[in-house]
Amino acid sequence: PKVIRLQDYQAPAYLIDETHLTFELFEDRTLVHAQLVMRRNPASEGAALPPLTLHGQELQLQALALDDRPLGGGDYQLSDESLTLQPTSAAFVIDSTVLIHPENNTALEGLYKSGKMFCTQCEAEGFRKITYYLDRPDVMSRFTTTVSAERQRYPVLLSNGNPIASGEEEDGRHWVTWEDPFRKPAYLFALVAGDLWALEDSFVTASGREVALRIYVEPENLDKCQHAMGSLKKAMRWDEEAYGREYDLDIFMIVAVNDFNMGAMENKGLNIFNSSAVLARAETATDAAHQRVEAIVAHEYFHNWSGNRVTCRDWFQLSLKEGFTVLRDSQFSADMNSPTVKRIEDVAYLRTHQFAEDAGPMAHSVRPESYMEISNFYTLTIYEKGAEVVRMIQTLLGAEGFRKGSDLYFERHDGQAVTCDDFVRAMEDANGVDLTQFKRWYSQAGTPRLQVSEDYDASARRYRLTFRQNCPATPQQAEKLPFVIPLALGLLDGRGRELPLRLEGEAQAVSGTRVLALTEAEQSFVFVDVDTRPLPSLLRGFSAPVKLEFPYSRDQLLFLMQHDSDGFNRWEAGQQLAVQVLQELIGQHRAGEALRLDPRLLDALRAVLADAALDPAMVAEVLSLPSEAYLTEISEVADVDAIHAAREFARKAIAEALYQPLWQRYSANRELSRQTAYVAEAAHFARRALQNIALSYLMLSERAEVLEATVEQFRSSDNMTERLNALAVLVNSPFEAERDAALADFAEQFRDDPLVMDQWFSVQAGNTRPGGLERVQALMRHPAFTLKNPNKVRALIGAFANQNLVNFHQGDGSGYRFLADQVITLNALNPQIAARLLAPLTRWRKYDERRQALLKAELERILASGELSSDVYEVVSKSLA
Ligand code: B3K
Ligand code: ZN
Repeated sequence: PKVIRLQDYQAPAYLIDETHLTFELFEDRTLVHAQLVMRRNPASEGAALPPLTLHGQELQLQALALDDRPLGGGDYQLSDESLTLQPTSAAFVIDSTVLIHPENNTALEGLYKSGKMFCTQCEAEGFRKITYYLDRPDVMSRFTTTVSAERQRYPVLLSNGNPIASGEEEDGRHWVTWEDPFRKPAYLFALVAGDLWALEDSFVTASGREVALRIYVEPENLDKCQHAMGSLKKAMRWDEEAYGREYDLDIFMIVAVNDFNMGAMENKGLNIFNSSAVLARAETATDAAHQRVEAIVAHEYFHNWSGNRVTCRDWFQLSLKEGFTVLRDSQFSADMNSPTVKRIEDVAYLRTHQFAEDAGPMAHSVRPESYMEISNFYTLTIYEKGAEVVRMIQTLLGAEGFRKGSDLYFERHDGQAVTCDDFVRAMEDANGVDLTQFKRWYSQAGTPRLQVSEDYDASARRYRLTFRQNCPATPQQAEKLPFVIPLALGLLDGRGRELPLRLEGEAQAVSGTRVLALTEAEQSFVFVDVDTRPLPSLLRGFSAPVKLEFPYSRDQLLFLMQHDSDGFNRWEAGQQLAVQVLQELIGQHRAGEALRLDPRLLDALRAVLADAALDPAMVAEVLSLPSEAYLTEISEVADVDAIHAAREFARKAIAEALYQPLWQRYSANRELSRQTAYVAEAAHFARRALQNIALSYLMLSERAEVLEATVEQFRSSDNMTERLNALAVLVNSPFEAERDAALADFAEQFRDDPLVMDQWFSVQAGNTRPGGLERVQALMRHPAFTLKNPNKVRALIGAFANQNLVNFHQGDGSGYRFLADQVITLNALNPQIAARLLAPLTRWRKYDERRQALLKAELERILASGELSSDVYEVVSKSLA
């Protein structure tokens, strides 16, 4: 595969003003007629008309005409990826007819069938599998689309925009024409045909326009759409209030499909969703699933402005829309639920997974310089780190300044395809600031380390903080220049009160948190009038995506856990304490010593459990020990077995020492659950989170009363959150009879609900007891499992490789061999899923030499396995480089 580079970007030589499409859908083929009204790009150079090269893949060309003149074989050139012809005037019309086979499309890109329905996924480069086109985001066109299909099987025919005509044909077929008044790139095109039912509602925008809202699903799922509809309406209102953004069409549609490579897609006016990101009701979806639906519905909706009205010039700018939109959806979720808990979840996710990506062979900057396959760049770096970068701009400019910047960005660039530089320029211009150095966050990859040291001079009442930043080398980037790091901090006195902050040379002190902008490799700040030695609370709210290093003692961390005014940092102090304690246990395990848990961790958790005033969601977060994946990420060389043993030892010790308070909080909340009907709201999520984590600790005691309570919760709760937690607790317990009975019961009850069966697979894939690989292999033969459905692949194979580390990394390499086999099979079926699935193999540098060799051998085996997709080839070859 070829390498595509940002520096080679050239504006398109031709533009497409209008795109008129007609689809004739049949069971064994689809015909696509495209009429493209084109003209030369006035911005392109040179006197002579350049040749026109249209993208096209896997298309069978049936007919081609230029300005109504049929073209023959000598008039154009075809390759596997393109069609080239010579225009004879600066404005012209191209008509083409191609034959495609959506019924055989297992890659789920372009037009394909999911079960009985037709649907599309065009981002990033799927439209070229539908028709010959300039399939690049800076070519924006007005689309009309006619879909014709058999009426009986496909009563509903959808595309972007508004329906403008429909009619009947002979032989029981019918057609509908849609018109989208907004110019858009081809990646936002969508088509759906199927036997679908809709949940309907409406929304009145701030300026008083009524918008029809429809969520289309297969009939059996109509009772699972209310939560998504409620979320959509909240998101529409929120975007008006928080960003001044109003919806622009008369109709907004969401369609749920079962076979989908990712969460959802923001096609203009016709979002297509993985059913797992739409369907949710108490009986079948957990609290986490409800929150995910709310977040993804909002995310795709927010793209209507950050993505669709203002789109990307080229795919190197992907984070322009994704980073900004992730930030927007996280702000929305924070407002709908608990801001502190949302921040904790986001940071834990970023530090575990994005930091690992930044430290691995696929590390890339938020605006990458090159790629082989763009599908591989829908990454945690583009999305989550991209969101952190925009969040830092907000921290530096303040909420108001940021809003001025976003208003200017939308106003200035509405209807355009732009770059990350354009976004930053709008922020600069609206605020009169210079963000030149800040932009290194877009171009430099890797996670900066920030080392902090302190110096207190009691007699001079001066307190100095010194910051040293450096960023490790990443592929193609050996040296990095200093970043602008917004560092939010406070200083606490001996009683935990915030000290007023006055920097040397300042006239007045500021109380509470303040933000320092670090810009140098090494830099000091001196606070004056400091009467007692303070304890610093650093990087409040995780104000920058860096690895902070400050030599806190365990007692200081305990103090911060109790007194820090910043909720995020209180949690963070607890995590750091737990990390220190766990690392000590890991060391003891490696040295063959008896494990001894620092009792201070128990005291801290006991205090948190006893704190009735604390949000139960926060109690649950503090009780959650750093994951094995996070402990792996922060290790130089990760000892999988020692990490697992240490963490399990700590969990069991906590369960024993805190049995009484855990039991008390468990039973009180279980009682509440019994008495109240399920509600999908923050306070209830919080209560159930505490109830569930308490139960998973309690079971480690293996006491009969806990087993009884778990079985009771499994059998009689009215919602999936409690039921699935009870199932997971049983699955990881030594009580085999109860576990087998529960698994069988569950499968029997939910065998017709694929999303619930996904959870059944996941729970078993995550079972860390010995024999994990054999269990997963057996489950692959279960009738509900298929490699053709991405949700199933993720639920079983993905969960095993990413969440069951001790089984996946089994010393004989059998887990690696298994994963490589699946990647090789999937490479032919669905390259995007194959490339994602292989990520755990690429992290070989983290492990001991023996495992390194085993992991590399599997990567080599994949490389030698035959014809590789560009997706898999890029990831494997870069991992071995
Ligand atoms: N923009 C899509 C992602 C498309 C992925 C293509 N491989 C969903 C989203 O981020 O909202
Ligand atoms: Zn997105």
